[in-house]
Amino acid sequence: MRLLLSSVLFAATTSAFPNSAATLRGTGGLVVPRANQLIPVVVGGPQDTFNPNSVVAAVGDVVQFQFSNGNHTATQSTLEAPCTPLEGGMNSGHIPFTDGQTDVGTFNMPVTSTDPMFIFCATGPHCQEGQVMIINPANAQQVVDFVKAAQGTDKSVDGATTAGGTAGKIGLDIAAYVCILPLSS
Ligand SMILES: *[C@@H]1O[C@H](CO)[C@@H](O)[C@H](O)[C@H]1NC(C)=O
Ligand SMILES: [Cu+2]
Repeated sequence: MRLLLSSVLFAATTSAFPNSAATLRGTGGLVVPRANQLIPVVVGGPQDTFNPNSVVAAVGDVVQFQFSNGNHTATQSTLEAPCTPLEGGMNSGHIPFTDGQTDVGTFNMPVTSTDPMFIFCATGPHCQEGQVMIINPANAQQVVDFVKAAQGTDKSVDGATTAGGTAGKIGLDIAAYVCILPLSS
């Protein structure tokens, strides 16, 4: 508790520094810049999910969506309309991965705000199946609420244009996941 309180006080005092408070971390009273991070999120795979479905990111970090098996999107929405694109929001567009591919489609999204950012997959019924995530959720309950709200919608709306990031490719060998063949049915 005492440690927690002192770190809260510390956070409150760092805003006097020119760098944003979100990029600073306390280490025994010293202020050191926190290096920007590349935060991988796996999209799709044998299950239609974002993994993890909740991440904490600072301004300057880059969230790297890595597209696994299937054909998925990472599209920004809102808590109120979980499976509908936010006008002017981030949208990767559909990025497929088929078995045998040795590279992985990515979408690198620079983080420009620490406000909660709501994201869904616009492919087929994936959003209604709960394929959603939040960057910087207010709390864990908000993630649960968002998943349930998505599951309560009738259908998804596809994003019109790609925005808010850069598409690319990385080798499967350095991806955040091991490619698992879908279970035969
Ligand atoms: C991915 O899904 C979109 C939307 O349903 C479709 O237009 C596109 O052709 C699909 N791509 C592949 C490779 O299946
Ligand atoms: Cu999907």
